[in-house]
Amino acid sequence: MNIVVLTGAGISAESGIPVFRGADGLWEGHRVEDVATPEGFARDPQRVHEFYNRRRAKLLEVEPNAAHRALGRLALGWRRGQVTVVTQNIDDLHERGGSPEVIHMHGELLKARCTHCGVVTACREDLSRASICASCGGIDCLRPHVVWFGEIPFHLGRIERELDRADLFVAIGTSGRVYPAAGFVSAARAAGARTLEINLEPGGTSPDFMEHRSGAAGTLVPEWVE
Ligand code: BJW
Ligand code: ZN
Repeated sequence: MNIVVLTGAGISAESGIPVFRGADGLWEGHRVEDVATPEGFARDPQRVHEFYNRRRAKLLEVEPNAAHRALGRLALGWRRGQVTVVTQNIDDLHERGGSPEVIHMHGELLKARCTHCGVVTACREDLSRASICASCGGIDCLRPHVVWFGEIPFHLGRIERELDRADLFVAIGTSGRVYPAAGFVSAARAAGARTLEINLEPGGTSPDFMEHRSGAAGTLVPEWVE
């Protein structure tokens, strides 16, 4: 049995990290084009650094919740490789919740990447325009190691292979508005997987979900795992 779990911002909401869309969402007060596109970064890198610096500082203050921990326990109950967690989130709460291997398709907030030499390094501090790359010595060349609109998400080949051999696909706390992640459910379904959605909102984000459970991830994910 191979299980692919896709998570979105909703799974970290109960840890105190705001989701993107909707009232009080992270995009409120920000234009997406300004803070989450390569063009926005080229226009005003300091604005983008400040957006991510605030989120990085917040991440260091919060803890994984019951949903992250339940997914950590799920992996323990199956053989290595049978449970694949693919997250759109850039936080490290799955890792801290005990998931042994997490595919971060939209990158990681606690890493920086050099736009000159491409080297990725750990980053728990603020980034700013005057940062220096420890690898190539370049100045003002570090950016958050995240995937903005118009950029190609990471690990897509590996994700496609996992979807192809999935027997069960579960999406947790994602609005299904951002591609290519929004298309994973149809790929899994086409490959013959059973598909389940867990989301605070009732209704379902795609007709390709065979089952929908509505409620908070912190309650429903442990129920599903146990
Ligand atoms: C709870 C809960 C609780 C709340 N319990 N639930 C096809 C059609 C049209 C457009 C495109 C297309 N293909 C590509 C595009 C363009 C674009 C795109 O999708 N645009 C759309 C807006 C239409 N996509 C891209 O540009 C992507 N790149 C790309 O496609 O490259 C081309 C290519 C691909 C493949 C092969 C070859 C070429 C890149 C997308 C990058 C997205 N980046 C961001 C920022 C990352 C860094 C950062 O964090 O700052 O990723 S945007 C943002 O959205 C972030 C998220 O990961 C992503 C998804 O958001 P998510 O997680 O779904 O959050 P919300 O807020 O939307 O929803 C939260 C949900 O939780 C809600 O449903 C709540 O109800 C629920 N919830 N509390 C359970 N307690
Ligand atoms: Zn460098």
